[in-house]
Amino acid sequence: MPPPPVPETVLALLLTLPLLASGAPPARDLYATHCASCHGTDRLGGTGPALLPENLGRVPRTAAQTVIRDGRKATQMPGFAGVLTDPEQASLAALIFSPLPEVPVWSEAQIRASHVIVTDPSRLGPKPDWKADPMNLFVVVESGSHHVTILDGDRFEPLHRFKSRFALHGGPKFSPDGRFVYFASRDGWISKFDLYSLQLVAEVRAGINTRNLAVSGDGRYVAVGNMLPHTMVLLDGVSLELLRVVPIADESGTSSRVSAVYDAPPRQSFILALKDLREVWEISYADDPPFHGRVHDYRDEGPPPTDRFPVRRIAVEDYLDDFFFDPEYENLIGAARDGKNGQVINLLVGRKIADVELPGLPHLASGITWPWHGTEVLATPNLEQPVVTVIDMHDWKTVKRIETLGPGFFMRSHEATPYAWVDVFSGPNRDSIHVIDKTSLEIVRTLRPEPGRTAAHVEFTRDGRYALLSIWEDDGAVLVYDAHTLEVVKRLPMDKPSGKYNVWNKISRSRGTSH
Ligand code: DHE
Repeated sequence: MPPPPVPETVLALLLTLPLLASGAPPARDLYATHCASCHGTDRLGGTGPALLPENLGRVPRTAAQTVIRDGRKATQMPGFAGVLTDPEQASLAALIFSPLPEVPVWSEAQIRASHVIVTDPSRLGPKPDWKADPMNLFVVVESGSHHVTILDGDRFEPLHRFKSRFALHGGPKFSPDGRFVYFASRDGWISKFDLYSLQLVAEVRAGINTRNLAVSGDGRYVAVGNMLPHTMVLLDGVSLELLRVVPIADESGTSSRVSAVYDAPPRQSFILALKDLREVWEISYADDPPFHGRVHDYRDEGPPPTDRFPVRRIAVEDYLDDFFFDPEYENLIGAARDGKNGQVINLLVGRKIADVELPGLPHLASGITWPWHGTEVLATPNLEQPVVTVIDMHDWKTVKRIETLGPGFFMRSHEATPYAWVDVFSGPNRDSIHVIDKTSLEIVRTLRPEPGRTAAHVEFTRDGRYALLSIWEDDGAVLVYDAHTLEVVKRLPMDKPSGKYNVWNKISRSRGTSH
């Protein structure tokens, strides 16, 4: 008979013993010195993810120690080789796998208590308080000092700048008319901002550690995907009031973090990829849902589950860490962080219909599509490999692998430009941006806007004439490029502008940008 497993707390203690014998500081002190500023003093997450057994489901302990030693690709996690000894790294790995004395909860009551209406939505005026094209505004997230700038996309002048919640992450999402913008912070705060009166409307804390948010195509609902607790939270799109907490778990009670939630407007549903269950979930918000389904509810509070927001669960072959839709929202293309290939899941038949050649770590959230020689192609950068993969969306075959100067994070184009732009986010060439011809699929120009400084994340103006690019540094800038001549026409100093989002391109779901 195999020996019974050693409890995690005992294991953590055993691994700490050599450390104590060597006179090195205990893991808790090491954690406070090296980890707490990003992962939170309580390990519940900050700019980095929560570090709890509940959130490390797919990470083996040896892999955790490797990450501590070498860092993690495509994240802000640095390596601690040379800073921490091997036993110190091992004791930290043991610490993060040891459970907290109390499992953190974020109950419906806590969500409700956090809700605040800052400006009564019924008292908002009908017109903007400023003169500019409301469809050509940019929302720029400045992650250096946690601010947001609202930029006039014709004159390239800031209209307003305000302090945001700490560590916004993911693309802000717009109401269908483009008037309101919704932000999610990594620590679970959802904020709704009125672009007409330039003020906050409402806020609510939907989770402890949040992945991202989606706004329904009719603007009635906001869906928040959480990493901790394992839930999706449905909010009212007008007031951000809590409507429903959907626990993410299968029949056996195995729960999962949400990898990402996106809206699929033609289907009137939210689609979720999950990190710890091999399933894709579709949650309908249609008044007359086309399917019925309830989820196992392991909570001991809240109303009994009803069919108002039915859940359809689709089994998939591998976990999905992120995904991307075709323009018709019939297929989703997803990949696992450690997977060999991507999968195409057809939402009509509810199963995988093809594999796609996407090794490494494709950044599908940043995928874009365009028409090409009578077909439609999708292109995605890769967080691990120096390549942009171009795939034919009719037969799902790779059309081309475009070699780049390093792994890229963000890719963008616009219907009115012949070019697609992709950054080189990591490595020695992270100051470079490639401009790819969408017909020949060749790199036609490599820009080095400010040598030695990270250049990343492009977004086009409404008409596609200008491309705005970030100098991703604390004393960074947004550079405005003429998208035809590829010359800089304006430089706007900003504080690590991590992303910028054009109202029209987002609400019209331009094929050249993320949704
Ligand atoms: Fe992101 C979007 C996941 C690390 C900046 N990132 C997204 C989205 C997902 C995602 C699923 C799409 C959400 C949406 O828009 O609704 N990001 C992840 C990770 O899993 C990863 C690799 C690890 C993590 O720590 O969560 C990760 N992301 C980062 C960073 O380290 C970045 C560079 C800096 C930061 O701000 O944390 C970063 N992610 C971004 C940005 C977007 C984003 C700027 C929005 C892109 C867009 O243009 O739509």
